[in-house]
Amino acid sequence: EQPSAASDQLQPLRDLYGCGPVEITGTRDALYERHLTFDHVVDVNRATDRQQFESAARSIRDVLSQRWLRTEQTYAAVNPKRVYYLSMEFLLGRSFANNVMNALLHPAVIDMARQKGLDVMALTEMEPDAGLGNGGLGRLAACFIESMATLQIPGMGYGLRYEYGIFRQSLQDGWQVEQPDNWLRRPDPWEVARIDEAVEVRLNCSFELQAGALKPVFGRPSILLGIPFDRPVIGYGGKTINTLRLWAAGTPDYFNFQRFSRGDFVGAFAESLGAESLTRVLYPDDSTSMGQGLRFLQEYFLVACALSDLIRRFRSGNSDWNVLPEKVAIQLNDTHPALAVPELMRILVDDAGLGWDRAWDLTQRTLAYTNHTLLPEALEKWPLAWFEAVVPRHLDIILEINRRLLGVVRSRWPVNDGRAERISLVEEGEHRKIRMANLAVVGSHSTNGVAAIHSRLLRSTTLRDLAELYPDRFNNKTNGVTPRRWLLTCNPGLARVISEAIGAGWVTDLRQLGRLKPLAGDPSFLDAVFKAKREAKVRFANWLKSTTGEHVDPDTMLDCQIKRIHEYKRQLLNALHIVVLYNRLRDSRNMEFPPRTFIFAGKAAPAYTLAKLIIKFINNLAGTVNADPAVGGRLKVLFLPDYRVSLAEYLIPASDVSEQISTAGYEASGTSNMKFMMNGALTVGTRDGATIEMAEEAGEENFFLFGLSAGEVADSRGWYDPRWHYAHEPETKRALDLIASDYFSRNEPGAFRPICDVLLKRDFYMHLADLKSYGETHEKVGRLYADQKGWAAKAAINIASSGNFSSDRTINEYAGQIWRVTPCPVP
Ligand code: B1H
Repeated sequence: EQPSAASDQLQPLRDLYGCGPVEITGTRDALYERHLTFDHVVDVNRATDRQQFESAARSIRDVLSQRWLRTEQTYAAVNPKRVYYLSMEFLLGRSFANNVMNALLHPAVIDMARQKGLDVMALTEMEPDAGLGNGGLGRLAACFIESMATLQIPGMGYGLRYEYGIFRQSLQDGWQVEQPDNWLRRPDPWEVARIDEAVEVRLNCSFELQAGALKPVFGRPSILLGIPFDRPVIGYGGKTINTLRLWAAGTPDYFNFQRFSRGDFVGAFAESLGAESLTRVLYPDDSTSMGQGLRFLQEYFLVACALSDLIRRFRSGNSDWNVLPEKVAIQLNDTHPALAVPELMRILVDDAGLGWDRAWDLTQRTLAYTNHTLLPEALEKWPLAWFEAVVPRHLDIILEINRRLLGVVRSRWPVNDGRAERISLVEEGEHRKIRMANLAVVGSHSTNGVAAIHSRLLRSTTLRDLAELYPDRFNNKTNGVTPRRWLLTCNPGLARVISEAIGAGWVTDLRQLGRLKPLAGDPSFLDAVFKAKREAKVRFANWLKSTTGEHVDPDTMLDCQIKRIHEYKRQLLNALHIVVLYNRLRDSRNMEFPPRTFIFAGKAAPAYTLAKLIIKFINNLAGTVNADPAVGGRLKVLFLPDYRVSLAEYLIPASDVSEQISTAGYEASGTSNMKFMMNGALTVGTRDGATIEMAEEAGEENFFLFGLSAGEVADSRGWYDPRWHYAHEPETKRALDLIASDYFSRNEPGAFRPICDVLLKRDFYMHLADLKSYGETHEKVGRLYADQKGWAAKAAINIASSGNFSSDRTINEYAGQIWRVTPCPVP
């Protein structure tokens, strides 16, 4: 704020040019004009919305810079134990509103906007979402680093700076079309490039561009550069500002001078272009591993950069390798960074010169692993040949770990019952593979699932043999979400109502929402909750209208299923039920029926053909239903394109009903379920993931649970036959027949045949088994919705019961039980 010491160094220049010191007015709001003038060289009154956004964001960052520096200086001085969260995904979304809110600059920004005639809403809309993730796993990482900063935990996120995030989704004729997400086209105002802190990554391969595609050339060693880009992670209250460090790939020599001199002007850049392609794009798969070679390299690149960086930091404060586990905790977000196990062993054995046993003990005590799914297709297994070709030393280490592991297993269970083969890090066969989940469990001291049922199933099914070998390693950490983004910032109306009732302590202590419970019988409180919901619905409807032209009536019940499109999440169950409702409405025009708007949103992995067909089906269903006069406006179906964090921030506060209808046993946790609950939606859900724990908190009488339990799903696999339901449930039959008759695909005959086949022939995810009870549950929903008071009371109880699902609670559990770290306040 004041002319700094640095500016005094400019005195000789000033004397030379005969000019006085640059005028610095010393007030914060002049920062904004200075960025417009000096970064953009534009007349303050003629700046575009984007220039205004960039300048406002940069001024916010300026205000935070010293605090950000002070945080790192404090950690360097105090030398506390630090946490490193390694994740291939950080689904940040936008940062402006949250940074302003967490830094408590909200009043200043509103004030400034008023003075300068700025439209803050328009300005925030200029920020692209940082879509560096696919779904829940990536968004969880973003919530976690925010909670760590809020709890003043010395935590750092490590990820990749993808030039292209999750693809943008548009719809053509109801089909998903993917477009590249060039989110860095314009400079990102939050990031700071730290070229000086670049690290080297050694690979036993180099890169060439052949016909435009990146080809690794094995056996030709090369050195890549990892260039860190830092983003501030602001804890609520602005006291602690931690860092999210994202790595971009580069080459030390940015072009090959020899080739250039020989006249090969394009070829001279091939290697650097190839290397830079490593962090070009996020893989768009959620809950499956596509097994791409480039993805394998990305994973190793993240691990190598992160470990090199954190070990350098550790070494600058500690001389004894033995204190590593007392100073460093590394959390692996799924197996994607599981190469950290052999990489840390390599550093300790080869670079530090420790013996194997010492290194192994330190490695295990430093690392911890979080599992996010039981789906077999998501468990990563990489060809052993790739290790051999790219990171041969790591393969040696893995095989040595495995040799010792199998020795232990065989001596403990001498009778060969296949156990050793199942535990082995190597899957045998024609093409041998490394099992990354086994590697992560064996090489760490903690393996956790993300909700109680998931952690239980992990121990008893997917990782059973390993859980028997290491029973103490397995634990549960039920997910949570940050209430700063998912209530305070995205739903200001409801946040105010809550704070007026119980004070603002809930923002950092969400359990305090429990104090709202007695108010669920207070008509004036319920009225305020109702009005806040209505306000959020209008806000959403206006936003939707202005961004897509789509119309939503805020006086209808908003029923939302927003998540990745996947068979196990059962968007088809929701769609089938809509067909059932449609049939009923066509039958009787005078039926009691509160008008409903069903909203779907979500992306399908580009290679997941059936998921893409489900999107098409929902859109055709919408086209037919919305246009049918027999429906008389009582039923509307919408598929909103390009589901993303910023869309969720508008939609979730406006929702009345949250659909959490996965086949029981398949959704590890879910996290949007918690966001809906906090924002006063009622849940229609199966007994799956964290939804189970939510219902326990709220009481089942305030929840709409239905369908088979995970145990029933597993038990009925042997005899389940979807055709029984088709034969015995008239509404089920009628719905399926209507789809099969091409009623929703008049111009595309047979288009939905694969859907009918999936549902009638095998129905692995048991849609038909649950359709009837789903429909009955929705009838209860409809009846309650007609009773405005009764509905508001249940909504209030849900809000009041959501206190357990803050990521602060989750992070406190990780900190206390896995990481053993304590807060390190910044003075
Ligand atoms: C979750 C993934 C995932 N589980 C592979 N697994 C990926 C797997 O790019 N890949 O290869 C990407 C993502 N994501 C989700 O994690 C679960 O399905 C949710 O139930 C859970 O809430 C979330 C956070 O724990």
